[in-house]
Order: sequence, then structure tokens, then C-alpha cells
Amino acid sequence: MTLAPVKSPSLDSGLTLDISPVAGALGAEVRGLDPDGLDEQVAAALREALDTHLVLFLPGLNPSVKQLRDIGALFGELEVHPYIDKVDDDTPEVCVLDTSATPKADIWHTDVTYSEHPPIAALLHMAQCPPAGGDTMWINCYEVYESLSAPMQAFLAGLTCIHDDGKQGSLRAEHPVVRVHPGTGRRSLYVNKQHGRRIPQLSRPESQALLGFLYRWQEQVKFSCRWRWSPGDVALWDERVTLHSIVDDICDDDDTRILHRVTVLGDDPQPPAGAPSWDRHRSDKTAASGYYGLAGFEF
Ligand SMILES: O=C(O)CCC(=O)C(=O)O
Ligand SMILES: [Fe+2]
Repeated sequence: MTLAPVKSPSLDSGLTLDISPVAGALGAEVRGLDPDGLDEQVAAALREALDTHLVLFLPGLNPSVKQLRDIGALFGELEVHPYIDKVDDDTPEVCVLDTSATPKADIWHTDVTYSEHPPIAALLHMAQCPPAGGDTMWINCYEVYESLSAPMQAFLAGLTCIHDDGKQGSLRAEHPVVRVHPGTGRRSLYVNKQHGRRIPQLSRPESQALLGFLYRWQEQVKFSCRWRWSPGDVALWDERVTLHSIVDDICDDDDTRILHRVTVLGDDPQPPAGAPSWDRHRSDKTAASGYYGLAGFEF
């Protein structure tokens, strides 16, 4: 990846986007976007920047609810969430998250991987935030995969992981452990500690040991970037190749942190072409070593 700031070619609208990386692993600030001047050229420039940097920050953009919805729509079909509060009735695609009043997502995760078709991207607009604390971090899952040894990469490519929503597994999906991004063709590691439960081709102890290793490996600071929010900032990220987590260090209980959120639908995680396919491991339910795990992330 180039770390030098770049300017997009001048767009027909007369705009030029300034794109500056914020960290070595991933993330770039984009300046110069006019939320009223969205067209196919702007969309192509943003999609290319997202493919390169995985998470884009639009500092101080302060879009209206409709403008946030329209930026999201450049990336695909938007979710209308069945029950999360909406900012207003005219834009049911834009939800409100009050992370000062609800449980915070303070664990590295990729959103909704317990769904057969998880989101491909998400956008957050920081409407109100504390003067300090409550940053958000992201991880580059291409780099995580590429940092593993060749034998480990080859081993992982034939495995799947069962993800669930944590509520006794009532929502559950199985995805490849290594996936290929449909746009870039690059491979990334696709497991996360919040939803990943079991690698069904392995015995339970093997699955736990491997997932435990992968979770520790992928959460290294060198794979991450961190955004310190100001009111009006927008972040948008590719859900297929990143993890994220809030930094839960808001000191003052009276501080509010309110975000507007848009979710882009349409993912269909695919393994590398030609990856081996293994049968599910036969579980020996009469043997404690095979049936009971050692830690908390089996079901
Ligand atoms: O509050 C944050 O910084 C992140 C929230 C989150 O995990 C999400 O919107 O998916
Ligand atoms: Fe999240």
C-alpha cells in the first residue's frame, strides 16, 4: 500500500479528493467530498479508496441524515433494521446508536457474521461525542492473513467457522476461515472473537486452541488504526476485511456519545478457489476430551 497522501484525478464535478493514510496498516482520511455532489465518478473514487485503505474517515463532514444515507447507497443496498431506533421516519436506513446508554461494542468483532449474508460495509456519523475517550479501532485482516506462515495459510484455507449471535446460538452461520475479497481478489482471515465459535472440521480441543491462537494473533496493535472522533466525523469501512472495536475509556458518565449508522447489505463470503474440503469431525460424545472444551467459546 502506498503511504503517501494522494489526490484523486480531478472529477467532472471539479472536486479533487485528498486521501491521506492515518496508519501503516489501514485507514485514510478523505477530504474534499461534497455530500451534495455524489455521482458515479465520486462513487468510483470512494470505492477505489476503500479497496485500498479498508476504512475511510471523512473529518467534519457533518452530513444530514439523507446525505449519510446517500453516501452509504454508493456502496450497495442498505439495511432497514427491524427494531433499532431511526433518526427520522423518512430515512429508515439510518439508525441511532447511543453508545453512552447502551452496551458498547468493546470487543474486536466484524458485524453480524452470524448471518448467512453479513453486511459488506458500514458507515458511522458521530453526532455527539465526549471531548476525549470512546475512540474506535479497526484491524486489517488481509495483513493478519498474510503475516501467517505458508503452512498455516494452507491449513486454514480448507476450514470453516461456525458463527453465532451468542444467545444460545439461535442465529448461526458457517463461513470460510479464509475468504477472498470479490473486488481485490486478496485473501483475508475471517474469524472474530465475538461471534466465532467452532471449526467443525476439527475436534473441540483443536478448534479451541486454533481459534484462541487466531484471536490473539489478529488483535495485535500493528494491524490496527485508531480514530479519535470529533463531532461531525464520518467513518466507513469494508466489513469483509476488517475487525473493529470501541475503546471503552469514556471517563465521565454524563458524557453522551451518539452515532448515526448505515449498513450496506449483500455479502456472500467465498473461500479461495481450489481450497480443500474436509468432512466434519466425528465428535466422540462419550469422551470428556472430545466433548467438553476447556474455555468458554464452544457450544
Ligand atoms: O461505537 C463504536 O465506536 C463502534 C460501534 C460498532 O461496533 C458498530 O457500529 O458496528
Ligand atoms: Fe460493530
